[in-house]
Amino acid sequence: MKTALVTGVTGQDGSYLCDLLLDKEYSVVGLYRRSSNNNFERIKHLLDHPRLSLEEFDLTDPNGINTTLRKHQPDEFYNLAAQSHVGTSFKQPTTTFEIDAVGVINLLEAIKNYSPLTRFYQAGTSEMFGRNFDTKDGHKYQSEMTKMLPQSPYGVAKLAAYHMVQIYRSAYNLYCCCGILFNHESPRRGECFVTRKITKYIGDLIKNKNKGLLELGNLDAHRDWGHAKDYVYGMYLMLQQANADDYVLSTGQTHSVKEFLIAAFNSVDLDYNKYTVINENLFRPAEVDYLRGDSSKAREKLGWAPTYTFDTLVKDMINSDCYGS
Ligand code: NAP
Ligand code: F7E
Repeated sequence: MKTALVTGVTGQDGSYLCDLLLDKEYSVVGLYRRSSNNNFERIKHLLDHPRLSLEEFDLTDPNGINTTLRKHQPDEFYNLAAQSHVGTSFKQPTTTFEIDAVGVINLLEAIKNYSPLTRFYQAGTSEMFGRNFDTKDGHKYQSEMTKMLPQSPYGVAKLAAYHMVQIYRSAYNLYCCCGILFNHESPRRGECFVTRKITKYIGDLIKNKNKGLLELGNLDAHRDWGHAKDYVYGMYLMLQQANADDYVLSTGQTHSVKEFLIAAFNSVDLDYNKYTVINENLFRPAEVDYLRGDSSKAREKLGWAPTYTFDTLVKDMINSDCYGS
């Protein structure tokens, strides 16, 4: 039986990845950081699973990381933990860098020293591209070949981690991969991210738990939104190959925040204009305007493809927040 360690097990992707690995008969150790009210809401359906155990862990603690790697020497290690909110990274740049960049060095060192056969997945992001894009047939896109020019402390920290993964792969011959994942959402998405903020608001509205108006920032930014279930499958595939490499996962479609807002409100026959107000305080000091990923490499080499479209993603999130299904 294969063993996998998963950081960020209390988060969106960690919970879906646990579902997937347990289905594939792995023994999974979910790594979570202690807090005053440990919230296992996203994995509550797995807490009694005989092949899932949970252990305390913090990416900023190298001693604890060394102990964990020496103890388990897992077949696979998925690093999904991060300070993952771009807006917060402007307010907490140092913490973000400690967790998202230095934390990854801590992990790579521990794998090199205590478990060099472990296959390692690092959660990279389309935020590493920042405002940059390439153009093909008049369309803007980002691929593995696009130059990365991040626009946030989060993007910079993730780019540092991405380069470290490449260095440990070439210098020490470790099997380590970086996924370059475009936005992916789901009913388990954190409520501070714009898609879930919108669908949660609509759910509360339908249930008559009125909270006043929905305050949003920049509605013009474009994102390539997929479903988290599809993306964790891509992470898994990256660790099953003959050689380690880095891959973009994306749908290839892009929509503005406003288009998501309209689609979500339309799906319950409501007019977003009546419920939404722009709050300038929610604009970021620097913005990533346009993301649309070219995932041809993952499609060809991994046989990966998204199964959800923009419309089925919106439907899944609305159904969950409005009707609990
Ligand atoms: P998420 O829901 O915000 O989950 C992040 C997880 O990291 C949480 O479980 C959190 O624990 C944990 N964490 C934070 N700081 C930690 C620390 N110092 N030590 C240990 N654990 C820590 O994020 P997600 O959407 O699942 O994303 C998973 C990964 O993919 C992240 O690295 C994110 O940056 C990256 N990513 C996400 C997307 C996307 O669209 N979702 C796209 C590209 C890349 P608490 O529960 O204690 O907060
Ligand atoms: O913002 C705009 C905001 O916070 C999307 C993370 O998973 O994906 C995510 O980062 C857009 C931005 O996601 C609000 O300005 C408007 O243009 O949902 P978001 P993100 O910043 O794209 C990447 C790939 C990651 O790696 C990250 O970890 O929506 N926006 N009004 C708003 N955003 C938020 N959060 N809240 C608003 O009220």
